[in-house]
Amino acid sequence: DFSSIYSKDLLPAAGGEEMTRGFLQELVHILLSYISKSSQRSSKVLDFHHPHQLREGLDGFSLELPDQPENLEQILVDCRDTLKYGVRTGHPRFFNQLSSGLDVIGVAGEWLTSVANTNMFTYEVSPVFILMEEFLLKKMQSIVGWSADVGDGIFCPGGTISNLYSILVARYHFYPEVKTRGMGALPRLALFTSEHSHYSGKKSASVLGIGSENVFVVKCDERGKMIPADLESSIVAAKEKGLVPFYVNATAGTTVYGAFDPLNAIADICHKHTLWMHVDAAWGGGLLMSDRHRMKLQGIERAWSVTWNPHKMMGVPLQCSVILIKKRGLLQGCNEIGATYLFQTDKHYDVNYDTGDKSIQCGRHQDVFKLWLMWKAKGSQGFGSQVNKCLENAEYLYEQLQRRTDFELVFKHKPEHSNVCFWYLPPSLRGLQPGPDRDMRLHQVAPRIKGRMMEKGSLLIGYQPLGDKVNFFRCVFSNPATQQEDIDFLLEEIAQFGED
Ligand code: ABU
Repeated sequence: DFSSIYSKDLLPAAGGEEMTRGFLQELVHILLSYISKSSQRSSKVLDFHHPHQLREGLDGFSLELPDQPENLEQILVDCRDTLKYGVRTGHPRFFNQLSSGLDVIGVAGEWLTSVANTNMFTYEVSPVFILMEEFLLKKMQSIVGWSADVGDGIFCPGGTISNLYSILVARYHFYPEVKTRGMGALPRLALFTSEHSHYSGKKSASVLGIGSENVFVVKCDERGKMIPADLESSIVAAKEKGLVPFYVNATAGTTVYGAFDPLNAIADICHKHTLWMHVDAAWGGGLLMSDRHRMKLQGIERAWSVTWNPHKMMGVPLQCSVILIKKRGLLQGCNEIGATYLFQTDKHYDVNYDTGDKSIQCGRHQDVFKLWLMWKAKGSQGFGSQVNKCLENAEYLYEQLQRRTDFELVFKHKPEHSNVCFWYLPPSLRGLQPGPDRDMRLHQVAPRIKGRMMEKGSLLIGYQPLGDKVNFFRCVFSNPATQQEDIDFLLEEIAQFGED
């Protein structure tokens, strides 16, 4: 019973050890029960409530912040309720996002970093984590295909920031004066990315003062892969308009279709026009761990920078994202400010290990540790098997969809990644001719099914429109807990939710 115990009674309070142990053990019970329920198919993926219901408070769960401390019994109830009203992204029937799963070693890693509560900016306060980062970056560079003695990189908060780094560093590589003189000293720059690429390209161009209008969107084929000839003609057209192309983003695993751009053809064009080639492998990078699938990223070794998010396909708890840069020294040169209160040059150890000035952040979390720990626990082969399993699930779903007449695939090709895109056709739409009327009605199907799905809470899958395609479902597999029975369940549930 913790009803008369408060946070002030816990360590470091004198004599607080027993209460601290009791409190943490109780918390472990709560987490263990959550982890165990998350893997049970009989439990719900979510217990949906509208924002106004959560804001107003539910069954004693209140978001209001008190002036007086609450006792630890209430704090434990708050922990339980926070999980109760959240979404079980580790549930085998959570198909909604590229990041999912609940890896126990990853959780252990996350706990440990909170206990260590240190900062990645200097070796002085993070000796072990800084060296782990060096080892992991080298390992990932060698998997990409770069030699271990070139290359650099940094862990950062998500794929968007990793992609932003790539543009920042590319611009500095061609125009180092931008660091001090700003964009006014530069010509009008142009960068290129495909119509299926992630929106972070435009966002970064806007944040970096390049301007989202100077991001040229290259056409894709029907499978969602960038068309190299269109890239080349876009580059030529931008030059003719007086812009200066400097950067091309190729995607290895697009967000919706899971498509892989033709990296070698894109690398040839970048070489010909002296452009920086970046590969956004935030989603597809995990496939490099699989002997069966890594050839889908052939040509990635020719990139100058690579984004790779272990928190997606490798199942590392959020967040865990890496930017790799082929040329050593660029990150430091680009971002270094040399604050002397932190990065003193006369320390008694090798200050090259004070890596914090390579970052655009100051404070930085030790995201590296959970990946390092999981890698130790699984080995490279364990990650490879995990990836293979997710792609087998995608293939199974694809085969089931091909067989059924109440579903239609968005594109006919076999999945390259674990994304499978499809429409559900309610009985009233099955005989309709393709055209605007059918499209208009089909567009409303996925959101309606999703609403019913969220109310019931038995599974979760995403939908979106894309280009000229009306709303369709995108199923993605990154959770090793998902089995074929969950895929059968997914199709049956959608068919039931979708009955007219
Ligand atoms: N940053 C891309 C993640 C999007 C998704 O999970 O669907």
